[in-house]
Amino acid sequence: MKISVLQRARSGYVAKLPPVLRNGAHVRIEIGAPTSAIANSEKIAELFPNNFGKPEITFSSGKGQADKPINAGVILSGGQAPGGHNVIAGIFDGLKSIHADSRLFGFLGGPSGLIDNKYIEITSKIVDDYRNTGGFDMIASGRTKLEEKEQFDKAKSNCDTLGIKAIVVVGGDDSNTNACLLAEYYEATNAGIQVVGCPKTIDGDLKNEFIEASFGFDTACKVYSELIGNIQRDANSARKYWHFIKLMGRSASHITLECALQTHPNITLIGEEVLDRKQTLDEIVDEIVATIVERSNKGDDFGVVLVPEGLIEFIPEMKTLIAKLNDLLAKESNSFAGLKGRSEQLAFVNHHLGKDSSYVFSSLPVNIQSQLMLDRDPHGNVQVSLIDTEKLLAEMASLKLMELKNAGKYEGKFAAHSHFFGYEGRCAAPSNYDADYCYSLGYTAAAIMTNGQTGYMSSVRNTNKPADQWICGGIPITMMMNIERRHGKDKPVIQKALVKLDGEPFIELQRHQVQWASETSYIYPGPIQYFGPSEVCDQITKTLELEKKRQSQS
Ligand code: FBP
Repeated sequence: MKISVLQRARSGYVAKLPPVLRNGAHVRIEIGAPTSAIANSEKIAELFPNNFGKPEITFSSGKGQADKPINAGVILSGGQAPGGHNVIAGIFDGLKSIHADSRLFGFLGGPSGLIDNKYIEITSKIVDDYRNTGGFDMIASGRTKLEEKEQFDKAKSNCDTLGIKAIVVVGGDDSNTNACLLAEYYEATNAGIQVVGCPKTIDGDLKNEFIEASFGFDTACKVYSELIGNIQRDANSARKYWHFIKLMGRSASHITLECALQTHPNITLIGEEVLDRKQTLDEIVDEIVATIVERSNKGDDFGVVLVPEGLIEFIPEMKTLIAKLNDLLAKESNSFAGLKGRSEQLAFVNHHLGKDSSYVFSSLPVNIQSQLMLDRDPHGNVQVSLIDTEKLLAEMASLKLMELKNAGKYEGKFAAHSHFFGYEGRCAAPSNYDADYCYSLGYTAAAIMTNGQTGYMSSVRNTNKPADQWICGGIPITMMMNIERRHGKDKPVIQKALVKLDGEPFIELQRHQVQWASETSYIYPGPIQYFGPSEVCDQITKTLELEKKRQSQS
């Protein structure tokens, strides 16, 4: 296989481990206090009688090699995130440290591989080829939902054939929720298969007191911040363009917030703030226009606007519209599929939406209307990455500026470019942070397995400090759950972590927003560095730094 010079050099990087794992994954566990759920504990207890209330576990000194080898399986679920291969490397090395005859099987293409018995055995040659690389291409990922009894039974019979006693599900909140359903089912049926989760998503919205980051967030934000910095420098050099940059993050705006803290753009929209202020689309555009005019009056007809991918669903009128569209497209899927062409579809939707939402829908440009009607993902979510919010905002701002110009209230020039950064960052070679964190998450998962535990998420904490001070263990997945309404039904789900408006990262943004809007205070972070001084290579995200600062003060 031909690889780049950097990849070859980087493959030799030795990911850091916390001291407790340095002699192998066959550790002793320390049992903490029983846990509850984040909310609706009675209901969660009823739905997960075997898992609810389990204690948090941490590790202490090693026990040497175990008597028996373990066969385990791993699946990658959902969108790619930098560091996935290092999670697999961590599981592999952890299992081999437990017993040289342990085996790891990688199910191909996500949860569907486990159901359809498509797998490879992961060997040391394969692991070595993929250490410290980005992407999920070693075994690939998928978005099949693993939640039906028939799927669990098929998975069990496939695992039995391979002698698999434990499965690691590497995924986001929905995938880890399903991992917990699987753990519960296997416990209830004495299947003899443990299930362990690993927190993955560039979106950064699977985090809480015990899971301080989802892996991939660090690297993805650094890649986007490099690109934003480059665009800012271009904007500041050419001084003639406004750049509207949409950043991935299907729901929460953590990526946008982190990138803003790294680069200091002129305008940063945060979905959670928009919801809190109950802003309409029109009001958001009015505020953008006010900044454009203010800068133009100083001769600065350029700037940068960051737009979170999930913004559209935070605008109250749009949120209602999307919820109605989701219901309508789910209920009337057959009739909708039979319609011919866009105009029939638009007429159908307009007819069924009800007065208010129909008004909002028809006031949108036709391309946005069409994007809102596209297929949902397997979890029933609208695919926000396909909606051109950045173009919509730029177009609406342009129209308003034209009106102001006609009214003699604006004399500047407005030319806009739009960008969408998402896929560019999801498979980047992991930063030191993600390379180390992921390897430790995988190794921790092996340690949870060797102790016979199930229904836990791998947890590595204190990651703002050097790895010598990291704490690792397992957190019961039920502890992160609450009941939410999904597709008209109450369901137990891991609570998504949205941007906290009273959290230090958002407060830090607020402190500077007025200044960054009118002045040009850009920061140009440059590319991720894999070699060089620790202060450059081992930087953590501003989000983690600020969240930890707040915790240490309280
Ligand atoms: P996960 O939460 O599954 O990791 O995916 C996150 C994400 O990258 C979002 O930011 C984005 O909206 C979505 O995946 C895109 O999905 P797809 O890869 O199916 O286009």
